[in-house]
Amino acid sequence: MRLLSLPARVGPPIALAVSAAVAAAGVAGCTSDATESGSGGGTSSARSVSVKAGAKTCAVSTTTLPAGRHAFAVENTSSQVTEVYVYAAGDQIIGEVENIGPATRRQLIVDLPAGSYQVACKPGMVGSGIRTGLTVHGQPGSATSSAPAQAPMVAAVASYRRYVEAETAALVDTTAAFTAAVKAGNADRARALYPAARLHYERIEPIAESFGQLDPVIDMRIDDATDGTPFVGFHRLEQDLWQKKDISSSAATATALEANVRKLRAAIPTVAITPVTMGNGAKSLLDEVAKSKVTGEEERYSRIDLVDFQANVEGSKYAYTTLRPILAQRNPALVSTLDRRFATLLALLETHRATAGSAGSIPGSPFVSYDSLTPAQVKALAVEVDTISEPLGQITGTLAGT
Ligand SMILES: [Cu+2]
Repeated sequence: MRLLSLPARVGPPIALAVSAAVAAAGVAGCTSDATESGSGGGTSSARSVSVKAGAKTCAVSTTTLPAGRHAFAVENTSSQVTEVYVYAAGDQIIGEVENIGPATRRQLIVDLPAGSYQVACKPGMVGSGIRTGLTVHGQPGSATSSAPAQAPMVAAVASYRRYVEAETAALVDTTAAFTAAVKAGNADRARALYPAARLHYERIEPIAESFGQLDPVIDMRIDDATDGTPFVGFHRLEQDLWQKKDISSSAATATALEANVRKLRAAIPTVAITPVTMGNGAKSLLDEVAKSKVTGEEERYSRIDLVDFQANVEGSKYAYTTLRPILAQRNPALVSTLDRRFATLLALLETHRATAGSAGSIPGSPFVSYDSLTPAQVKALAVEVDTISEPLGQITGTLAGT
């Protein structure tokens, strides 16, 4: 799951939260057409808002803004590493920048339809943050109504949405097969079917922030469980299958997981997707891969981390590829850098393919076990992912014309 979903976890019980998330997605859907068609905005540059993220303050240069695209120029004035979020009602994440070192500046570009928002600064990158309210005025639901509709942007979003819909449909099918094996008590079969289902979720993870509470209930880690938030979803079943080696009481978790991926598929057509969310999502997901996933934390029981890793890279690359024709016109050097970096990274992953039955292979996974990688091999992967992060971070700025 996206670590970015953390604040949403402090909330009502899961069942309630899930239906609220789906309802919120429906509301967002009313605005998505206007947002998509308008977010071309090639001729209108983003308007800049300054955010000074201090140790005890979160100073935003204005608290009212017109609807549209805005660039937040973030400066960390504290002595700790910080992060800054823009939240809509209910702590729905609109955008974020993480890992901002002391005395450094970063930019965050977001499309803001009319409504109430909060800017949160999180010194030390913990807690719910220091909040400053923000009111955005304008036509309800029109993020960039003044910008001309741009056919290439609309085509990019439509193409990416089709990809997400196809991946979500495959997620439903592969999860149904996996959970059926769990419920039938067939652990060997369930273990072999697990990697295929994981692949499809991890491919759509660039936009998982938009899934609300469905993201944690599908993909949470045990570290995220609390007294009020039980450990559920894929990784709970992974633990039952590989660590506890006991699925005699896993049926309810399996049933709930299957229901939640079906809810996700039903919600996708109304999830708001824009070129900005695609660009930001691809970049922040690969940041997360470099920072935490490469340590093997996500698939700690099954050790199929390389399946997730490749799927995250493929999903981010797909988002980039749909935007590539627009980027190629505006910044050819960026496109050739990204093409080269993605090719290098995927080629490096290919070197870790497993032959079925050989040492380090895992049934159902095309890759070797994470445990069979040497520290040098893990480092090489981390370096490649890290190298791609900087050019990926230029996508939204290039699209916004800043
Ligand atoms: Cu994940």
